[in-house]
Amino acid sequence: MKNSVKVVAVGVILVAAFQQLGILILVRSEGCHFPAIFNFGDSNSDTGTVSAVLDRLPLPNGQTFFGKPSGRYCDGRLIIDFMAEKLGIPFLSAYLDSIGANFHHGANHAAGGSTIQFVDAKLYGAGFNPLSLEIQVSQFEQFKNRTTELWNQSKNSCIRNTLPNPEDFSRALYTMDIGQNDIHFALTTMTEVQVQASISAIVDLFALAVEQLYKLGARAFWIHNTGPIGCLPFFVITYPPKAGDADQNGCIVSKNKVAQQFNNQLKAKVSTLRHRLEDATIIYVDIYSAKYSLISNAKDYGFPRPLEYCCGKIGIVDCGEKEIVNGTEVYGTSCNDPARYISWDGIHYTEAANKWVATRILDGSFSEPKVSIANACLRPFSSTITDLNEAEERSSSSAWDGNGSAHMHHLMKALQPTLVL
Ligand SMILES: *[C@@H]1O[C@H](CO)[C@@H](O)[C@H](O)[C@H]1NC(C)=O
Ligand SMILES: *[C@@H]1O[C@H](CO)[C@@H](O)[C@H](O)[C@H]1NC(C)=O
Ligand SMILES: *[C@@H]1O[C@H](CO)[C@@H](O)[C@H](O)[C@H]1NC(C)=O
Ligand SMILES: CC(=O)N[C@H]1CO[C@H](CO)[C@@H](O)[C@@H]1O
Repeated sequence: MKNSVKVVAVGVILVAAFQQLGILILVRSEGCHFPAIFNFGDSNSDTGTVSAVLDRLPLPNGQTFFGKPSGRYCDGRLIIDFMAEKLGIPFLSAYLDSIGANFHHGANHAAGGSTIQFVDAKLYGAGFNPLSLEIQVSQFEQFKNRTTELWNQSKNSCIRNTLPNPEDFSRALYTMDIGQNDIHFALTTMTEVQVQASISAIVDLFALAVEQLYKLGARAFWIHNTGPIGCLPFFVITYPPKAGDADQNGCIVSKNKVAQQFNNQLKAKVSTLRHRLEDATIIYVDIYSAKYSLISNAKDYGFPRPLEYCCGKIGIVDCGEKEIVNGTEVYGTSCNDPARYISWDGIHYTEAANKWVATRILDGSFSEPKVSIANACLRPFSSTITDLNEAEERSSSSAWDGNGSAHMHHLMKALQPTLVL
């Protein structure tokens, strides 16, 4: 059976919801079979954009899994990679990478240092990336138009095998993980009152991007909120918490609060979007809680020093780079055991930590509604989250066991060596 037929089959389909009668007919099936992933975000999910556009990221980035630099700010795989593995899709090529890229199963528009908000001179000067969310979405529109034209013109399977099937755009999973840099910028340039006032406009822009993707045919969304920024070694070291502003883990409470305010507004906005875009499935994933839970229980999971990091030296030399410090050349080396660190370079997580988080979020435990990534096309025929949660619970005991094999931060060095997002 072709994917095109299967895509309508989901872990549980709510075939019909006679809400007035309170009857739900559920049909068990075998997952959404997403043929492609289109991703939007920052360095948390950049799989090669900034590396292709500017300088290639050096080793030891990539050493653990790829054995060479892979365009990821990490020693190995990112959460987006574990998502692809889980869905049985190859790792995503960066849309802007012109070498060996293959877009048959999707494209990655995420870029290290990207923000939700438009990048003006101030943000650019602070080292953020012009490839903001709006630009990523317009890249996607161009990508969709041009690959569709090329597909139509070319009957050659060699060419078609590198392009998405035009039919797949409406069946693909659209994933988003962005906002951390907006918060980073706010926290480092604004007063607390200004920071709080800035959030709602940013969340509105995020919603506009989702609506734009919807207009372009997207129907299944998997949206990550933002992590506990006050636990990043970069912040803890650069802006040590004042007395009373550290939690039991040593994270900066006031900075985490801003992330939580952003997340609360994002969650409320996603809920509004679900009502506006009725035939879309929009999953909100609480990355914050997953990451915070890892940091809080780090020792139990084999990460003895949760606020330390493995590679480079914050404020002195970035991971894999060389600097002359007081007349001596210093190299941003890696620790010997990255698997025992949560933080790779002070901002980005290690592969080990990404894997831990991915394992927890992909089964839907941290999602609203609670559906696993493989079932993220479940259509909310019945408009309440509760019904979807129940549906997922009923299906989890069924035979669907996944189809994948086992199972996304940095600033452009070229722009601002001291800010590493
Ligand atoms: C894509 O194609 C649509 C429909 O033909 C057109 O309206 C739109 O302007 C195109 N967008 C881009 C970015 O090429
Ligand atoms: C591609 O071909 C399909 C089917 O023939 C057609 O509906 C569509 O308009 C074409 N699109 C472009 C951009 O040529
Ligand atoms: C460089 O030298 C200055 C002055 O002696 C000192 O304060 C600073 O800590 C040194 N930097 C490093 C990275 O050793
Ligand atoms: C990666 C993977 O296991 N893909 C499988 C998904 O399911 C279809 C049909 O069940 C298989 O043909 C694929 O090989």
